[in-house]
Amino acid sequence: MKILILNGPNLNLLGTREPAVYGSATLSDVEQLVRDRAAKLGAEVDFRQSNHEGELIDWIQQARGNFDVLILNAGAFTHTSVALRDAVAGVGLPAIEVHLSNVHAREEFRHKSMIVGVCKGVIAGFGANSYVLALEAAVNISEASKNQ
Ligand code: CA2
Repeated sequence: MKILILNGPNLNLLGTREPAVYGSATLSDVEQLVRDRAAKLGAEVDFRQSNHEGELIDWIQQARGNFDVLILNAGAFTHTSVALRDAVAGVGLPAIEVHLSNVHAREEFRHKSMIVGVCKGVIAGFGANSYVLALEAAVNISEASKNQ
């Protein structure tokens, strides 16, 4: 089972600023946490970050046939990008939206996601553990689809 985890703009800065909002773990720490859990679940993980919308779209398009599930923290693009939504809708893979922070407890502009409507679901507010929860959901989705 292969899971693609994509991280959007500014998430490379994780752990360096705003620890009250995003926690003190770096993106590498998050990746390690996910890899440890993935090893126990027998899942293969590809973990990437880009500050560029087009690069994220390219990676989503290329995921078809190469991955079973997509996990996406599109960062601020979550709230703005019709293009990312179209890419997720078009790739034909189950997708899970993930956020470190509880976007619904923050500014109003973060309450709206362009992407969640084309995802299986969303996990938000559990810090780095949001990614582990999303990974577990991804493994469940993938196993359920194989048993059909
Ligand atoms: O909570 C999340 O995971 C977000 O996707 C993070 C985005 C934000 O725009 C979304 O509304 C919610 C921001 C990522 C930027 O992360 C930084 C981390 C440290 C320092 C600066 C930015």
